[in-house]
This record gives sequence, structure tokens and C-alpha cells, in this order.
Amino acid sequence: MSMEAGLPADLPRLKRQNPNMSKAGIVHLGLGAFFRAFGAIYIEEAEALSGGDWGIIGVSLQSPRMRDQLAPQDFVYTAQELGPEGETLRQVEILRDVLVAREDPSAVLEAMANPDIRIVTLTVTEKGYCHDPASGRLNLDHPDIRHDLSEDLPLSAPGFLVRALQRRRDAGLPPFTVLTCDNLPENGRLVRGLVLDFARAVDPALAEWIEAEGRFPSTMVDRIVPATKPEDVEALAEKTGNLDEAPVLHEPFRQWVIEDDFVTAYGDNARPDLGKVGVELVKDVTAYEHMKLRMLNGTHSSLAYLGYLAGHETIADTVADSVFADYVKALWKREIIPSFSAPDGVDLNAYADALFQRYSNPAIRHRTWQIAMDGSQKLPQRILGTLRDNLAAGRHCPSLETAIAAWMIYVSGTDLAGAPIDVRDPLADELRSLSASGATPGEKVAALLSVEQIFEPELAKAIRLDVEAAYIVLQADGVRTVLEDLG
Ligand code: CS2
Repeated sequence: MSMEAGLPADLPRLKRQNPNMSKAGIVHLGLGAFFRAFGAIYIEEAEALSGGDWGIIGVSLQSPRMRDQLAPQDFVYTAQELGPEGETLRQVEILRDVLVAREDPSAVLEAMANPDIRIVTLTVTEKGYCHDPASGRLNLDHPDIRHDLSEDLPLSAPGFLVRALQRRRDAGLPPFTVLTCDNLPENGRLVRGLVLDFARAVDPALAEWIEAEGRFPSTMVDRIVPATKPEDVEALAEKTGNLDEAPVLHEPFRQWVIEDDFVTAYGDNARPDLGKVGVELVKDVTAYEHMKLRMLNGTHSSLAYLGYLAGHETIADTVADSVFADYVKALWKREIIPSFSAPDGVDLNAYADALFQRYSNPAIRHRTWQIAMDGSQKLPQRILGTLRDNLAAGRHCPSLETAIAAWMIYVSGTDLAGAPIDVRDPLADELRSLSASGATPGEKVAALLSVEQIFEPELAKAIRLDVEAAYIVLQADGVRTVLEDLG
């Protein structure tokens, strides 16, 4: 555990203020900054307004870091809201405990099988579902899935869900609702499919029970939450006089849309009163998900690769560069908005304008490098669906194809000036050697497009020449000139 370098050693640690703690009703898998700055706050607000036992037990699947940072401060932390015109601080007290799955998987299963737990929320990131992003099916060759299918104590998120549901069924309890909060298309349906694939492989009767009793509402989640840096911890401690080793920083905006489909056995107690605190409870979230994944995450990833290659550190820096501002506005207007139908009553042009304002918030230092992570898991739902739908309608997508070419240069591991890039991606090694296997840009592009986990073969064929052309001009002319030429 790290005490921040520049701070006095005797700073008092943040402490829990409210001694009346409700019981836990939720287990959260994958306790990163995003959920602590988003779902945890909504749930705390809903419980404060309408009651219910909705304390949260957080689970870190791999590293003990979050537990080690939060345990000495009673599992409370500060949420620092950063607006363009100032900030507000809030102490979040809804966490009851943090468990570390790699250290004690039994304790995690026990928590998930507790009768008080009615919901398991997840933010395990795209790669945490151990699926094939192009097909949406469970990846049975994934080492963690292979392990989990043969052992009772799991490593993976799908493994924990199924083994915990198995314990509940064996104990005669209803299942919990599985509420995924990751940026995946039709995320609830996706997780349901993965859980059922897994359950069928271990016990077909269990799969039938989950199919009948289980609930997996899809959700759309939205709040920009950059990773907390050591200097953020220091600045907060200087401001408050208390040491919080795990604060979260977030923008003011938030939106959570959830399909109101929770396990029926709990009646009115199936979920916190989320509608009271601005969560939109709907019948079908698909249109919202498309909008958010394509409009926000699609442009985020495009700006991340292109911005990084142009030397921009954050999204705010990137869109402050007028060439990029013009690029992203044209991308929304010409390629993204025409590709899907808006949710009822939503004006997509206004939504795009609001996104631009959010990206421009100078207080949010969201690194292009952070968003560039795990591109192999993100491109299909963020960019490739838009591309496919446009091509089917006979529309060209030069801006998205340029973003894909930028991703290809990025995953080669060397930037346009020849400097190394620290590429974080589960397929990083494979992508780098595929890129290196080609002698010409054309061969490199073809090699990368052959990764079927990312690109459907038909789409790969349709975009190959355009992406190759974009790749060549990016290398020859540099990012800014290419974006200017896109007009
Ligand atoms: C970002 C998202 O890191 C990323 O890939 O695009 O985390 C984004 O900030 C959130 O989805 C906003 O809701």
C-alpha cells in the first residue's frame, strides 16, 4: 500500500460518519472507480430516500489494492464532482466490505449466496466477460473459463455468477438479479447467454432453473470517470486535511437506464427505489444503448487513438484542438447519427452537442491512453456496428475508417514518430506480431483485419481498401493533416 509521497505521515484517515449501517443487499463484482462514482452513489441516494437494506459488498476479482486502500478508512471514500465551474465533494458510505476473489473465492461465493443479497451488479470491463466480442458467445478456450468449468472455486465473473446461483438453487433460495453495468451491447442479454452457456456445461438442470427464475436486465450507464492518479489523492488530502487513498473523480453528468425486470420472488424488495433518484426504468434499453455506445464510446475511442497519435494527453486537450473538434462533430453528423434510430423523444443533435460540452470539461483529465486500452474488446460495439449499418445502407464512413487505421497504428506498438506505445489489451501481443508480420501497410491492415474475434470477415473485406488508404496517409501526412482533409 502506498502512502502518497508528498503528504505528512500523520494525516488522519477518512472515517465513516454514519454509524447506522443497513445490511448489504447487493454484491458488486469488479470494484473500480466507475461503479464507485456511479451505481454506488445512485444506490446510496435511493436507500437514503426510500429505505431498504441496500448496502454493497464490493469484490475485486484480481488485485487486493482496492481492499487495502479502503479497509483502513472503513470502506468510505470521497466522490469529487468536477464541473467546468467548480467542484463538490461527497462522502460515499454505502460500501460495507471489499472481498478479494483471488485470495478467498469461497468468501465471495458465500456473500453472493447470502439470502439478503438480491442483486449482483458488475463492472468487470469488456474483457471480464470472457466472451468472443464478435459473436457474443462464451470463449470456452479462455484459460479462466477452462479452469472454472472444472473447479468449484472460480476465477472469472461468469464462473462466480454460475457457482453462486448454483449454491442458491441448492439452498432453495431464489436467484439474484444480475445487473451488468458494462459498456456492452444488450449487456443483460449478453451476460444471460454467457451464464447459460456456462451453466449448461456444468449442470443442465441448473441452466433450466436460471432460464426460468433468473433476471438479467440490460442497462445503459453513463458518467465519465477518469482513473484516479496519485496527484489527485494528494490534492484532495491537502484540501480536506484527511487522507483518502481511494477517492473517485467524476463529471457532473450521469444517466442510468435500466430494464425494469428484476427477480420476481422478492416483490417490492427486488431493487432499490432507483426511479426516485433519476434512474430511467424502461421496458427495453436497446435504443439507449445504441445511442450511448455509438455516440459517446464510439467517438471516445476514435478520439483516443487519433488524439494519442497526435500527441494529445487527454480528451479535453484533444477536442480543444479545432481540427479534432471539427472531426468529431462531422463524425456524429455524417456517420453515427444516420446509423441508428434514436430512443423515443431524444434529439440526437442535442445529445451530440451535450457530449461535446462534456468532452470539453477541462477539469476532467481523461487520458487518451486510458480510453485506448482494450480496443480489441471495444471496437465491435463502439465502431464496427455503426460501420456495418452504414455500409449496408450504401453510406461511406471515412472518419470511422480513419479511426480504425489509427487503432491499427496504435496496436503496432510504435507511434508515428517511432516512439514505443504501452499498449494494454488482452490481444496486445497477437496484434503487435500480426502488424509486424506485414511488410507493407496493405499487408499489415489485412493481417489485423483477419482477427475474427474483432472483425466479421464480410465487414473486413468491405473496409480493407479504405482502411489501407487511411493508414498510408496517416503515416505519410500525420493525423492533423488527414483530419483536415476529411473536411
Ligand atoms: C470510455 C468510457 O474508457 C473508456 O473506454 O469510453 O469509460 C466512458 O468514459 C464511459 O463509458 C462514459 O459513460
